[in-house]
Amino acid sequence: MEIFKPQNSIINFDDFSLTPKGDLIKRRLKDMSFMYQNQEAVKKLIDENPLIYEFYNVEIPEEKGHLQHCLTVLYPGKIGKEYYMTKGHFHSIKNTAEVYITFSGEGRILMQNTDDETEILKINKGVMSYIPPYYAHRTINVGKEPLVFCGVYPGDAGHEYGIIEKKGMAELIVEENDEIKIIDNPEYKN
Ligand code: M6P
Ligand code: ZN
Repeated sequence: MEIFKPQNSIINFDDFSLTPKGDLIKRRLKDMSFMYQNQEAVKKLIDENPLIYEFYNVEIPEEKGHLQHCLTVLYPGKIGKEYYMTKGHFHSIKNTAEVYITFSGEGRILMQNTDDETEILKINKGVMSYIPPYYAHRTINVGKEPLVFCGVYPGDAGHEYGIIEKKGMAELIVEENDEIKIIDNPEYKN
């Protein structure tokens, strides 16, 4: 392993930006339009192409022994009745975990293991969450403010998006009659 110096990243709690910015990735509706269930609602918003979330990846070698860490800002909003969410992923090395620390907003971590079993954690300011190995994870903003959290995971974990892109996730988190509901995904391909 090459020598790597200690370093700080500074979270600005006024606008939830990170300095230095590192690798800033923005995901808009067009980057994940097929992941929302209501394709009529997608069509109506696709030209506007809203920013769903952005995440600042601190630039750390993708090697065992290091710890990747990033700051994610997931904006409030809905596509049809489905709340804005992240794409979601397994780790490429499946037996690697992740810790989330939430700074602002109200959300859910939707997790699903390789046996298609679902687990959901509620998150808001001050909550530190453990995503165990073998669980795919997607974050959903169920509130009215940006949901802001930091994720920390092994340097070599990697992101595997293909399974969720193909199958979706078994459960959806939606708003029905002003309430947050968990419903079965009618299009889930298991
Ligand atoms: C969290 C972490 C990151 C992830 C980001 C965006 O901050 O889990 O590893 O990249 O959210 O989620 P996704 O990669 O699913 O788009
Ligand atoms: Zn992860």
